[in-house]
Amino acid sequence: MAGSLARAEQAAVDLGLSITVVEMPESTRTAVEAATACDCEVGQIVKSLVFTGSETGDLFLFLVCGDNQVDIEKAAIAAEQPLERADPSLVRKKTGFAIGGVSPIGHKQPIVTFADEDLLNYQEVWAAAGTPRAVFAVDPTSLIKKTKAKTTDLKLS
Ligand code: 5CA
Repeated sequence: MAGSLARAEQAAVDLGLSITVVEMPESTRTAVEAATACDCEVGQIVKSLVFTGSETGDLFLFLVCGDNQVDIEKAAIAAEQPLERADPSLVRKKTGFAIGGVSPIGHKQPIVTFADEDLLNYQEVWAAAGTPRAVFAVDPTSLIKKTKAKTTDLKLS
């Protein structure tokens, strides 16, 4: 797991993204746990969710506010193809991160990324840094810019 954290940190350096990684004593595996550990709103936690094209196997990353659920129809419109949730073994293989610690940056291969527009409601958000206890704080505008994420409405209403 230490390698995963180092990969996320190195990616931030490579991208010129200013982040502060914090290793928490407690789990940050879920958005609610991470919000408790970070003493922030659940909406300020960035969920990094991997989907695959149902017909193509293409990989997509969705960066979503911790208090929003992804509307898979909206996600499919953004990706321009039908999607399904990637299974945990595929997520690990393709990103190098295990579920619960998937970082928005530092994947083993580039991933087309979309961002929930609601992330921009906050000045600071927290995302996983490669392990289920490591997080980093970042300005959402910078995160979206550096991940080349397309910002859109992804929320299930
Ligand atoms: N470290 C936290 C906060 S940054 C984190 O990684 N949250 S997360 O939301 O990005 O990752 C947990 C998410 O993984 C859950 O919201 C859930 O959607 C997804 N997940 C959990 N179990 C599975 C599973 N078996 N298959 C696919 N996705 C899963």
